[in-house]
Amino acid sequence: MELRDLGLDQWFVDRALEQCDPDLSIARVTAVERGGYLVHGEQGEIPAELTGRLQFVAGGSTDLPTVGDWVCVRERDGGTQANIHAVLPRRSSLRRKVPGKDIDFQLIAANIDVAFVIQACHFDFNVRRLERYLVMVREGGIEPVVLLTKTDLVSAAELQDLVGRIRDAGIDARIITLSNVTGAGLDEVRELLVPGRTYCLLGSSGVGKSTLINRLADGAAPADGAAPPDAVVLPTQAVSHTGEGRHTTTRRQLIALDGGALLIDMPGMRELGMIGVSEGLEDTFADIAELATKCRFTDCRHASEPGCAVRAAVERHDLDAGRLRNYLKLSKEAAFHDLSYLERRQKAREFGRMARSVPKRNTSRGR
Ligand SMILES: Nc1nc2c(ncn2[C@@H]2O[C@H](COP(=O)(O)OP(=O)(O)OP(=O)(O)O)[C@@H](O)[C@H]2O)c(=O)[nH]1
Ligand SMILES: [Mg+2]
Ligand SMILES: [Zn+2]
Repeated sequence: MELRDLGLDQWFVDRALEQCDPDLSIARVTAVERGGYLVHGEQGEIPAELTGRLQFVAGGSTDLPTVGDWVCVRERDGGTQANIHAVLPRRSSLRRKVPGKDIDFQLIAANIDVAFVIQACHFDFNVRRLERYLVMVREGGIEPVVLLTKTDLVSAAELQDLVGRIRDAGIDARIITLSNVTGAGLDEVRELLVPGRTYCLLGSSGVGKSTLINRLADGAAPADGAAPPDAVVLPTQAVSHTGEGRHTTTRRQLIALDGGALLIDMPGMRELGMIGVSEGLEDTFADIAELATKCRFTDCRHASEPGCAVRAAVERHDLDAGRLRNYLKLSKEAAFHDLSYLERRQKAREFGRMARSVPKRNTSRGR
């Protein structure tokens, strides 16, 4: 496979000429897993690691390679391994802003042309979450396309209602509805795929991202479901009876389809720490979230603020006090959970300091 088939164009070649030693070669990062990279160069796909210097000069995590990046490498061990010396500038990137910070970003993928933002009609559908994905995609300079999967599990009327709710929210991105089971809508996705362009699949665990790539990869799958011998087969796994995914995909991986398009499979976004726990909470306590929209203050914590619609509902016995307590407790935990690793570490440190400054007395237990 030539680098051109992996999406290389003159712009990246020029950047490499500017920034890299002439004896280095260009490769694309095709997989990122904790602790390691795979890069695809002229010779094929090989494991790679960062040079100490690249690790040292990297100012933050966004300076380090991510899946989709073009990098300058030197092969070693007879071409079975590579060292990544430099990351070329990115034409687009998917980044998650670390909550509460202005400049801290977590990089998810780079050099993406189109992002498929995927939700399943069944269980997973949530317009608010869809909006968050779309904001992230657009901020990254990437064109979004919304895919609604598992249409085989809902009626035509229900499907129409879901699409209507997306439009009602003012979302004007293209929407494709599809079923990996019946194959409906897959041709519409295929028509969007252009050779040499890079697409990524974003969405919760279990919505069918890997299944879709498998379907697109093997074209006409035999009826018994057995894939042709050399087709891409990404592992997929049934969702639980509540529709919860199993976090089957654990690494970000770029796959070249026979037709020439490049697809990046992703773990469910919660795996990536992208979608906070609080969202799930809002889904579970939709009644409270709905009431909260009527509180006088947008940041009402439903404690003692005036004009609190949630507490008013409890007083009217429209809302169970225990349910509210549970919600408040869980949201406190979720707020902590949603913090970035760094923020959490800082909080833990502050807590440690506080704990140390409190005089120890009578801490013995179990006596
Ligand atoms: N009924 C139905 N089931 C589907 C469809 N697409 C995928 N599934 C099933 O949904 C389950 C989850 O699919 P995956 O492809 O593993 O989901 P994923 O988005 O890759 O999940 P993670 O890798 O965990 O992020 C599998 O059992 C699939 O067979 C669909 O269109 N209709
Ligand atoms: Mg998957
Ligand atoms: Zn309130």
